[in-house]
Parts: sequence; C-alpha cells; structure tokens
Amino acid sequence: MTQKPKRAQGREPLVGIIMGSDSDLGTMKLASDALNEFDVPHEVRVVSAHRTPDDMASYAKAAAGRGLRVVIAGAGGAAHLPGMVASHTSLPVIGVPIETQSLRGLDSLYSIVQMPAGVPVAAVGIANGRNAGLLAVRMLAAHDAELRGRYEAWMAAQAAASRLKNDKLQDLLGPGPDVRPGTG
Ligand code: RP5
Repeated sequence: MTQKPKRAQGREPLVGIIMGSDSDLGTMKLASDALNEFDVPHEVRVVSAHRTPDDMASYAKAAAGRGLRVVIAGAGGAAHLPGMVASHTSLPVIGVPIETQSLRGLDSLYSIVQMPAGVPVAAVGIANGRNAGLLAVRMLAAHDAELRGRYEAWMAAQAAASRLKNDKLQDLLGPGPDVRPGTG
C-alpha cells in the first residue's frame, strides 16, 4: 500500500496537489514528498474532472483566493483534469500524466500536453510526480529568496553526487584519457 502523504502542519497550503482518483496516489505522493523535502506546505485531494466536475470547478475557482500559488494536477487516460483546472484559474498548473495499463501513459501525456493556445499547462514526464513537486518549488522560489537559497544548495548537492558517480566510474575503468571539464 502507498504510504500516506504528510499533511501541512498547521500552515496554510501554498500548493494544491489534486488527482483524478486515489489510484493516482502512488505517483502524486512523489510530488508531495518533494514539497516536504523543502518544507513547502501543501494539501492533497481527489478531485475528478469527469466524476465531480462541479467540485473541480469550485476548487479551481477558489484556489488563488485561498492562498494557493501553484496547482499540481495528476490524471490518467483521458486526462482532462489539469487543463480544465487551468481553464478555471490563473494560477500556474503543472500536469502529471499518470502511467496507464492500456497505453502506458501516452494517453495521459497527450491529453495533458496538447492544450489549446491561450490555456497553458506545464507537463512533466509520465509518472514523474517528483519533477512536478520540484517545479512547484522553483516557481515559489522565484519570489522567495530563502527558499531559492535552499533549492540552489540542493542543486549543488545533486551535482556533487553526480560528479562522485563519475569519479567512481573512472576508478572502476582505470587510467585513460581524462574527459572531465577543464582538463582537455
Ligand atoms: C482518471 O481515471 C484518474 O486520474 C485515474 O488515473 C483514472 C482511473 O481512475 P480509477 O478508475 O482508478 O478511479 O480520472
């Protein structure tokens, strides 16, 4: 069973994570986990474009007024949730294509990414809830110097970990031409 996402602890949510069904939670929890890594308060809800269209419209229309700054919307198959939410709010919407059994998420991806001009939705890769969470952090960090500092420190740590992988690989391969930047 998917581990439950943590609730924002007594702080007003800045990011709304919504999904078409609880069957999307495994992927959408990755977005919640990324937000938790940066201590960004957020809420997590099931809101369906097809099964509860009125709830979806109400949620999207109220989102900015409630203090949300970004909406992350995950859906699978005929994945209309991110686009329809974007039609009802001026907040940035990040769509997460859920991987499906029938078409392996290509249906979700195409549904989310092929928005008509004038109604933008940012789309991450199929099942890449983590990138949706990280993109939301970047959006918030654009107007929050303290958060941007933590994000940039995290980027530096990620780069260091990647260089370490290269160092280990070079050790494994033994002596040869050094192709690291600045050595050629
Ligand atoms: C979509 O239909 C949801 O986003 C989900 O990915 C898919 C299947 O939903 P369930 O039948 O599992 O509830 O609306």
